[in-house]
Amino acid sequence: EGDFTTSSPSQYHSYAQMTAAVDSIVQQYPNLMRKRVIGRSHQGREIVAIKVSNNVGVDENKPEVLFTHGMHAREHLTVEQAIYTLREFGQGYGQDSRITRMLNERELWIVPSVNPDGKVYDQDSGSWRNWRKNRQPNSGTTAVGTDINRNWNYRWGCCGGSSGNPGSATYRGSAPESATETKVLADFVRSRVVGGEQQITAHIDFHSYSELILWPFGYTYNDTAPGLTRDDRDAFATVGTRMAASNGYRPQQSSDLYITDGSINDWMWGVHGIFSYTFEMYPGSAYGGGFYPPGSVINRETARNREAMLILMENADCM
Ligand code: ING
Ligand code: ZN
Repeated sequence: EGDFTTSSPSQYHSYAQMTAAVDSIVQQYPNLMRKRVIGRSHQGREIVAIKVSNNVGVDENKPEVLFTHGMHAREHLTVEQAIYTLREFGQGYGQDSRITRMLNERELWIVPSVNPDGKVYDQDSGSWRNWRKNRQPNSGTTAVGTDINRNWNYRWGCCGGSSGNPGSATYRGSAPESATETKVLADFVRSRVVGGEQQITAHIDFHSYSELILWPFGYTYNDTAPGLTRDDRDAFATVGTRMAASNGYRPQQSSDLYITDGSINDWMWGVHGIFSYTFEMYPGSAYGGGFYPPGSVINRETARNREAMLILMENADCM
C-alpha cells in the first residue's frame, strides 16, 4: 500500500463522466432525486446539489443533511463517494428499511463536486498534477488558485494553517469567500435558513487522505471555545466516535491533526450551528498515504462509509 501516484486518471470518473453518471442516476429515480444548479465555478462549470428525499419537489420541514465532495481537486476518491451514495440510496429506497426511513424523514443534499475546475485541471491532461486549490487567478502574480478550505468566513486567517501567499497550496484568498466556489456553497447553505432557522443540522465534507473523522474547531487546540461548549464538544465526539467505529477511521478534533483557520467545518459550526465533520478517506497515512489510490479500491472504500453516513443522518434530528 502507499505510493499510488502511478494510478491512471482514467480509473476515476472525469468531471464530464461524473456529470453524466449523476444525471443518469437522478433520471432513474425522479420521485426521489432532483438536481439543482447552485452556481458556477470560476471557469463557469456547473456546481450542482442533488436533493434526495421522498416528496422531493416539496420543501418539507425535516432535518436536512449535507454531504460535500471534491473541494480539493486531487481528492478524486471523494467524488466517487458521492456517486456511490446516490446509487446506494437510490437502490436502497423501498428495499432497505434504514435508507427508506432516512429518506422519508430527512432531506439530503449531495454536492458531488465543489471544485470542478480543479478536478478537470488535475485529471484531464492525462497524468495527475497533484493540484489542491481552485483555478482562480490572483492579482499581481501568475500564481493560480485559492484553497477553498481556508477561505471561509469564520476567524479567517486568524490563527495559522493557512497562507497569505498566492503561490501556497493553502492560500486563504484575498478575503473570506473570495473563491467563487466558496461563495456558491456558502450562499447555498445560507439559502437553507428558513424562518430564521438553519434547516441543515449535519454535514460531512469528504476529503482524502488519512482515514480520519474530524470536527471543529480547527483554529484552536482548545476543545471548548466561544460557541463551542463542553456539551457541544461531547456531542461531536460521541457521534464522531460512533461513526468511526463503523468505518475504522480515527475520530478527533481537527486541530489534533494540525491547526487550520478558515475551514468549512469551523464556519458551518461557528456561524450556522451545523454539526459539521470532515471525513479523510482512504488510505491511512500509516502506509505513506496518497491521493491517487488505484481504481480497484473505489467500490470498497466508498461502501465503507455507508454506515457512518446513516449514523449521521439518524442523529440529525437531535443535533
Ligand atoms: N485535509 C484537510 C485540510 O483542509 C482539515 C484537513 C479539514 C483540517 C477540516 C481542518 C478542518 O487540510 C485535506 N486532506 O485536505
Ligand atoms: Zn482535502
